[in-house]
Amino acid sequence: MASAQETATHQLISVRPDAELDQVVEILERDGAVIVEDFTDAAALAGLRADLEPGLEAAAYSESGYDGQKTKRLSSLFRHSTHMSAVVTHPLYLGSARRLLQQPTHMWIGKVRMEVTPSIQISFTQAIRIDPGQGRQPLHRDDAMHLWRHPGPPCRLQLMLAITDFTSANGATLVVPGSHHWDDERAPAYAEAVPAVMPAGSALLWQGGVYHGGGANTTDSSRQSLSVALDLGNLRQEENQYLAVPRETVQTLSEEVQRLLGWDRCPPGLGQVETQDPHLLLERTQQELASKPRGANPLT
Ligand SMILES: O=C(O)CCC(=O)C(=O)O
Ligand SMILES: [Fe+2]
Repeated sequence: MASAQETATHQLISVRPDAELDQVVEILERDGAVIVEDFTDAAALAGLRADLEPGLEAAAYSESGYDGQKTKRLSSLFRHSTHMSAVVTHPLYLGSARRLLQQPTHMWIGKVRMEVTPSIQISFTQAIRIDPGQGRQPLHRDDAMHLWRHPGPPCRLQLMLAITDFTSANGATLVVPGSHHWDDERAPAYAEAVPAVMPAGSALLWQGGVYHGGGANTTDSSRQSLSVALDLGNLRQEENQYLAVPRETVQTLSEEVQRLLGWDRCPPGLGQVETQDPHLLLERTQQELASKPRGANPLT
């Protein structure tokens, strides 16, 4: 039987937004990447564009060659836009992340075999504007931030939402399909990469272990996008969401999104406050939590 690496396609497959989750997960496991057409509707896209534009305009160009000296980046997107929740909770993005990352595991507490499933969290949000004249970015794996080893189970599912059309001339993200199966000794080459060509409103999903990079913009207009990373909950967030998103903003979000921003405990007990679920801190004082009976955390 051919290995998943051998059967990975060298193209990027596109699916409709009402595709079956099973099908999307299967493509992501095999190819590491997939394009979801019409990921956002026109109103949400216009809202995101309007919310992010002033911050991107005011941002300085990156100083590093890696980030791109003709590239502007805007962080802390939950602080800048009320449209982020819909992006992150899109059933094909959040659903795929849960399926790929939340693999049950177990541990022994004495003679008790305890089954645990890790949480996931928003680790990174960034708007990216690649301006005319920007060259292509070195190919890299985004899960390198966690010093992740390959091959093996994934720790990240990333999203790139096209805010303008992505073309091979204006800097569409370059992706090496199937490269999440490679070991850590193999270096990527541009010849193996394909551009994620897609219209505004479509989104590229890719595993953190897939080699990719921003493309060169040889046109006279900017390529705009926003990126999100969902990571395993037992890893440190790449962008510190507790500091990046003001608590008053967090209070306005749904419980699901609050938990994804890290106001949550990753089983069996990471991220606790006063040994309690940190989400309780959005409703109660730390003093109230400290005087509450300890939760049913079997490790404490
Ligand atoms: O802008 C892009 O298309 C990719 C950017 C990227 O991969 C990064 O900065 O890590
Ligand atoms: Fe990247």
